[in-house]
Amino acid sequence: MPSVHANAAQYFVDRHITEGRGDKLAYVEAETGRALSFSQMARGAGQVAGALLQAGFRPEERAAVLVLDQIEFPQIFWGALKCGVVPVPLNTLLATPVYDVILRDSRAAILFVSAPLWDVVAPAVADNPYIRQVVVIGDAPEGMTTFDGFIKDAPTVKTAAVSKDEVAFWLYSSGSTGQPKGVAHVHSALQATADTYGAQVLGIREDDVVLSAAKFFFAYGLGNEMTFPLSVGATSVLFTGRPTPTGMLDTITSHQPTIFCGVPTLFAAMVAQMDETGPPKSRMRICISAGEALPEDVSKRWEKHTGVGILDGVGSTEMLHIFLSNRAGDIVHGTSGVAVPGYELRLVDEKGEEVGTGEIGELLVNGASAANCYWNQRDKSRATFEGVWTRTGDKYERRADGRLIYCGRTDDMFKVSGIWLSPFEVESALVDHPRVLEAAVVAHRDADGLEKPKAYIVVQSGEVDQPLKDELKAQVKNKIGLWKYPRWIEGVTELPKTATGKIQRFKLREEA
Ligand code: 3SK
Repeated sequence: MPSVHANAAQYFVDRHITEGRGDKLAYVEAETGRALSFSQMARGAGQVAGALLQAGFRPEERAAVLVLDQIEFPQIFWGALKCGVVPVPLNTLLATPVYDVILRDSRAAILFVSAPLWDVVAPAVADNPYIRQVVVIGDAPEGMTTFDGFIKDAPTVKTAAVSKDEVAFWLYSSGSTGQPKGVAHVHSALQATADTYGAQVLGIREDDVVLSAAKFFFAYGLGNEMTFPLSVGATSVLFTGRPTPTGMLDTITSHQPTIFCGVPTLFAAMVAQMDETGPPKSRMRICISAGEALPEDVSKRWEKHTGVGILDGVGSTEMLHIFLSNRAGDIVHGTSGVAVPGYELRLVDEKGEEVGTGEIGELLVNGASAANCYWNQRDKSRATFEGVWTRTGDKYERRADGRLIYCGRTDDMFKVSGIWLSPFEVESALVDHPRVLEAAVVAHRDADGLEKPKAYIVVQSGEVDQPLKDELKAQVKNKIGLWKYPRWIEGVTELPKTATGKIQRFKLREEA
């Protein structure tokens, strides 16, 4: 039955006004000091909803949200949910051709974009047949609608009644072919992650202050700095720029978060910096990591510097947040811990049979936050969402004490700085270069034990020298995204292949 209470905006936004939290700070931007109280957020979201309806947007239409971590983001996200429009937060680091694919696939009817990101998405908007309006956050180019202008004369509308099973928002995840997949999540999934991981692993409280290096557009960031703090009326510090180690350490000093959410690459860089500078003065009580497995050494050095352990966990865009995690006071370095309360896990072999202790199997997860499907990708949806079980594509080993140890991907995908990367996508960007005949990309561990792309290339003629390597790295960055470029490039005379011509990446992985 549709009800206002099933609308996630009622629980995460409206409720704070009736509970008397209106004047409390919900968000503050670390770099600018701009802030948003709970009542300002509720008002802003109501105005966004009113403006969307007034401009003719209707429930179920998609709103692409290419917005940095700034105080307009929560107003746009919740404003869309309030009136049934489906926000689709987009990774802010992608390249024009990828935005083109996503904007067409989602058929977004409106685009909210932060001013600094407009240039990269503009060519994709120019010949897009679905977008009817663009709203720019910040200094808009001449003649374009600004966020303030968009909401200025809008009526504040009340939260719409929806069913708990209604699709609330999408997130895009990249597939093994590099083709982005729209992951559709329902209203009830948001509270499901807050009630499980947020309440029972983080133990988040009203007096917490959260700082998340992972941004809103990433499922991990959406929980960390949106739904978890809003579920209890806590405050989030937004870091709008790139989360550099210095930026994070300075923000820990200046804003004194009690919860810090990072990813392994960042923790490694912060630890290296603290080796030089010492730890910041802080009141952190809990730190969490996800995105890829946290190297044991990084985890131990962080704890030594700060006195606070990192809870390493595993989640997915499909499950919305973390479902497997270490617990405070019970961290076993080098393991991913055990199931988060509210989630059930199975490790299965190729036949779907449960594997025994000490054996490796694919991880399947069952929990209320699972996505509905991949938008318009039936085969992939059926292969991933099997009844109540969601296949993760990750291989794990169960130890005798029940903790799980990460063993790798079932396919060739891997994560870089916590974001899935498809070797196929990087290879395609490399072979676009006139001198590159073939390319194969595999994961290779850097000095901190973290996975980064390594490319093997066959060139038409000449040497794979430094100028060519630099050119190729720049090409990959420009074509598909800043973090996806191969950190190492090696020239080879041929690539290992199967009889049917498929690249045998596992052979290169062994070599790497
Ligand atoms: O990659 C992860 O571990 C993760 C965690 C929380 C939410 C989303 C993701 C992908």
